[in-house]
Amino acid sequence: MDYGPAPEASGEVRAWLKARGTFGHFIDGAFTKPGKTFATADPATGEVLAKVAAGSVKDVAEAVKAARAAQPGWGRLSGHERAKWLYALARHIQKRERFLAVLETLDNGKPIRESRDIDVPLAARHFYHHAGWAEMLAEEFPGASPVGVCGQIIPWNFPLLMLAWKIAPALAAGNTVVLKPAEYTPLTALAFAEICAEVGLPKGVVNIVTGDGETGAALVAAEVDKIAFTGSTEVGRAIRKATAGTGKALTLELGGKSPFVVFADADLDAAVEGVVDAIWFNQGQVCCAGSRILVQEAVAATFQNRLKARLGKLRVGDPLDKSTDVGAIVDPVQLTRIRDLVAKGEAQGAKLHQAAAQLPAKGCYFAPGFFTDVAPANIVSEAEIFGPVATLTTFRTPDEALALANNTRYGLAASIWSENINLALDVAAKVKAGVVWVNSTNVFDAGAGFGGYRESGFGREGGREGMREYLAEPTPRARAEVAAV
Ligand code: TXE
Repeated sequence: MDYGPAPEASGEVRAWLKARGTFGHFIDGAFTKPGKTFATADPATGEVLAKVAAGSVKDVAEAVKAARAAQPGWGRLSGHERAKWLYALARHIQKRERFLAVLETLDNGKPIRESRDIDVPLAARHFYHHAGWAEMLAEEFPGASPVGVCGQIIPWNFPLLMLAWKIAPALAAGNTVVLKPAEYTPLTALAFAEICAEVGLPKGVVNIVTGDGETGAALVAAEVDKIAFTGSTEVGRAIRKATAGTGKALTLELGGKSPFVVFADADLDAAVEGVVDAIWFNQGQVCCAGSRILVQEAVAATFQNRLKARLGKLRVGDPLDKSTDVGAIVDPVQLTRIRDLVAKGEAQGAKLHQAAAQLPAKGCYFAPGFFTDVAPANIVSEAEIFGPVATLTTFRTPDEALALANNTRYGLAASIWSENINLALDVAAKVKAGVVWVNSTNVFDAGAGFGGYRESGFGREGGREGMREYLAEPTPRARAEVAAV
């Protein structure tokens, strides 16, 4: 493992931030002059990193206009031509991977090991993968056409990666985009805008408008053909209402309370490591976090002891330190939300097991942990904490495990741990979740569709299913006519 002090790209990032100071929007291939601005800060220290423009209705309209003007030309390019642009974007992300990893960690608070080894490489991989889809588009989706101009709204938990999940398939299919990053974490999206300019991407194909929920709502109301949203269930609900009856296509990727089921015959050490990835990765700010641990009664005591021992070894602290496991919560507002929910959970009788880690004196830190003795009516058995705290409950039989796993209004992901593959696959098939992992968790692949059921939203991102969301597919009759020509 690679431990050590802050990565060398830190100085470069700080110089970049200093040189830019205040960012405008990226519209029609250039940065606008910023009008009203807001600050984005490092949650580990509270230090203001930069000021960014707060997008108005007019800014959004200008970005949509640029995307609209660029779309026919971009859509008419051959798949091969678009693939070349996507490859170029992927290569440039790789070229600046150290820079982007440090910038992401500063703006979001996630450990540098994660932004360096997960967020940034997976973002590049997403562009590479979708270059392949662009190349094969006519072959794989004969007669399909782009949807048009896509408004894309993303959250703050994986800023660059969520940008890649949204922009890569949209561009591969021939759409143009207006993307709004989350207000807590706009910086890697702005660095990506610079990359678009650097590679010479045709202007107007990618537009980035920064701002908060008001800017997001303006984008939803604008003249776009599709909205793709990842964020909270509440905002997803509002967007669904706002787009109803407008003819705008919509995909929503929302919250979750995903089950993490450990059977008595599981490799318990592997399952304990699984929990580390499921709920303490990215400070638990993961839509598909395995936040409900269900353990078979026969091994519950052993499992809980091992989990507590592992919890005690987590290193919580400076996100830029390469040995940190758990970094800072993204923003004081989110920290307060986590604190309140956890306090309510305790007040309602659940027992909190928390790492006795020495937290840094300042910054948005929350010691990771898990709850036991969680009554079904306890708020934390249902609410998405969106922080580094899971619940742990027990079950006796596979049927009971399944009933508990499905007892949620969400349906995003599930993780099943057992050495009996028949049992694992049987349960996996019956869990109501868009993604099910067996003996693993939080594994993301650009080629596999990701998305949920019920209040976790609808639509898929990644692979063939994800491409379909960005294409207006012809009717079978139109397809037959194309085939006959
Ligand atoms: O999310 P919001 P917040 C959950 C998680 C978290 C809670 C609140 O439980 O604690 O949501 O987080 C934009 N129209 N998730 O408040 O507000 C906003 O600017 C259009 C789960 O930060 O949903 C940002 O870009 N857009 C989730 C994006 O929506 C609007 C990840 C997400 O912010 C808008 C994030 C509006 N009316 C939070 N209001 C996941 N599924 O991964 C806000 N936005």
